[in-house]
Amino acid sequence: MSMHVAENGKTRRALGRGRRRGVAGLQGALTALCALALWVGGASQVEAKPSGPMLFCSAYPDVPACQGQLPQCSLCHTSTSPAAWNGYGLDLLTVLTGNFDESLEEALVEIEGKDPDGDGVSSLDELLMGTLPGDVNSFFEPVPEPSGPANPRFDVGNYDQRFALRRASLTFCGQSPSYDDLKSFDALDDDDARQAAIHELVDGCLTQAFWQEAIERLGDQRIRPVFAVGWDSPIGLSLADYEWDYRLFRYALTGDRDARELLTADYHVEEGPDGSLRKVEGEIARSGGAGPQPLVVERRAGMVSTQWFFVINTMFSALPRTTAAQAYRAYLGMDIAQDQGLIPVAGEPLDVDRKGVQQAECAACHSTLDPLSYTFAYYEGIRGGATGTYRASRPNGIRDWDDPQTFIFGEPVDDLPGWARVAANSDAFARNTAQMLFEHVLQREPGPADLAEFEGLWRGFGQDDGYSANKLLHRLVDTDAFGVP
Ligand SMILES: [Ca+2]
Repeated sequence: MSMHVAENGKTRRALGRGRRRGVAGLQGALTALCALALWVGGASQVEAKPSGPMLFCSAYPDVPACQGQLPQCSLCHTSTSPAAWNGYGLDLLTVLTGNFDESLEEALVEIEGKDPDGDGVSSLDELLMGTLPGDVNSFFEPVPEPSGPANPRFDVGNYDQRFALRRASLTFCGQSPSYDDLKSFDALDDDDARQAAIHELVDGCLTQAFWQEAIERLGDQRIRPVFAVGWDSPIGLSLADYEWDYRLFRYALTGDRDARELLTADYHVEEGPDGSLRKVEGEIARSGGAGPQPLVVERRAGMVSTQWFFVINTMFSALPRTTAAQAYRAYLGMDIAQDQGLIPVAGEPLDVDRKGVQQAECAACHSTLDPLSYTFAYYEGIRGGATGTYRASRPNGIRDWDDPQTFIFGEPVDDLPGWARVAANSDAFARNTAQMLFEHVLQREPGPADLAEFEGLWRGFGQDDGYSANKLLHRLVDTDAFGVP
């Protein structure tokens, strides 16, 4: 009995242009609907039950917080350890009865009309608009429609084609349009011809060095290069060659290629003298100016299986939780350290390495993180010439290791390529990739005013674009988010 509340037409129409003030909606610095479960049911049930975010989304599948992501804990909490609640969380606590899992949906409905943060917007409307019902600094403030006549020659609705041309030129080509460019743009027959000219400009620039470089910079926080131990280490301490990572990253996100190959590529990428990229198959021996990639093809999983990825994330760890967490954060947009994307697996965490992760304050995250990590344990971290290779016996040194089942998004998978396929086909991957491009192009996060456009962008990434980043960028250029000054 889902509510599908976002189909409420009245609330949809109430959106429109606006700006956010204060914290950035549900995307902000949140922390734990999860721990809500710790309290409910009384002190006798202090075991971790981090099922809150998933149950919330089964009640409200259409709200922004559940689109390709899960709500973060600050929806209800001001702190998860020790647990403390904001007004919305307290509203919920006062009406929850008995079993948390069974009574949450009813309790959520019961408090929809309240306004615990006193900002004049009901909790339900805040959920629909992607703001926080328990935070007075998180709300959506509509901006009045501009007064005065628009320039009829360049405006299609509020979309300003001259503005869009300038923005496209600066963003994709790194330069302003010249006076002559603008003159010939103005002289075009009609709006359609002008919009086509903008797309032609974008097309030309997406292959040029400026944009290729911009894409590589988007890789920085995902690849996390460390110059001192890179292939051309100035101190002679080379651990791996992350230029392979950058080339694959750029390859998958340019040239109309399938961006899912960020996670599913079983090949590597070379660069020709002219800057063009091409696939290379098989394992790579160290040669000339390039470092090796010794991992066998059948164990490859794109960016989350390069030698550098295991160096910088796994290092010397037997059960490389950091590696799984970085893959989840970088390519699926969910940071487990911030209680994001928690999808607990029953019976977990097993605590195979006896780190004490079954304690309540750890178990909330580790019931997601540990089963997400197991398959990474077969890949060597820093280990001389074997760095980044696969070894079936590697986890045997973990005390209670008994080949535990790996899960991602609650789905059991057999190995890292399987993990990566589930990840690459998920809503979270589409949303995260679209958001990365949106934020780079517009230099801001998608906000409540962008809800419909942003959802259209990432949902169309698979269906309409065939996961081509270029095609998504062309659709982005046509949005009001891009073309309305
Ligand atoms: Ca409110």
